[in-house]
Amino acid sequence: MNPTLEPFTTILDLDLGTLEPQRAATQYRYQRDMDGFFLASPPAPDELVYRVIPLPPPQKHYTEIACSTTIIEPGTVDGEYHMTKGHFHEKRDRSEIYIGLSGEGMLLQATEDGRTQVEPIRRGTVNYVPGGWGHRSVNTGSEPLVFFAAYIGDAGQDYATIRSHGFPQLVCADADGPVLRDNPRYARVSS
Ligand code: PAN
Ligand code: ZN
Repeated sequence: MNPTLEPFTTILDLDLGTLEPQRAATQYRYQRDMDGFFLASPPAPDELVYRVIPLPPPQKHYTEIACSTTIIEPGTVDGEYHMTKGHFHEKRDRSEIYIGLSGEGMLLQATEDGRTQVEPIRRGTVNYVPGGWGHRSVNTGSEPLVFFAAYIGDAGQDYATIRSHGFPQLVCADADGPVLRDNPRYARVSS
């Protein structure tokens, strides 16, 4: 094989999740970008919910590994903790790992036929998200939730399925902390 890519190194700040050098623009997700993902209509359109700093490979190809840092701000929307939109991979069988850096949260995972699994995210967790599992991360703490992700380069993100079918569970703030509730709007993707 005659490689076309040169090796490269990036410095990941293990607390903040920032990347140096930053090779691609930060993607910001405000409440206004999240319509249809929270159960309630987001009331503060200009409030930042999370941001993603990508570390892209040059090609979106299965021979390469795409990475990113995600930083979810603490907060709630009508009692639901701040979270990512969540997605299945467009190429459903593509897997991913998340490495927790700081803060406290949950990784919700669900299959198209409605099986669910909830895993913790905090400094040092390494979550393996197998192909076929939709995934959404939720900040249940009072500090930003920061994690690093690495996934197969051509995975792609399918948001439309999650937007129309929802996730089986919601993570809501209760007096004693986070509670999982059934999502009244959830509809299985397949049986
Ligand atoms: C992650 C996510 C990131 C943001 O890198 O893309 O945490 O979440 P949403 O993509 O759901 O907005 C990942 O799972 N990539 O495949
Ligand atoms: Zn993913």
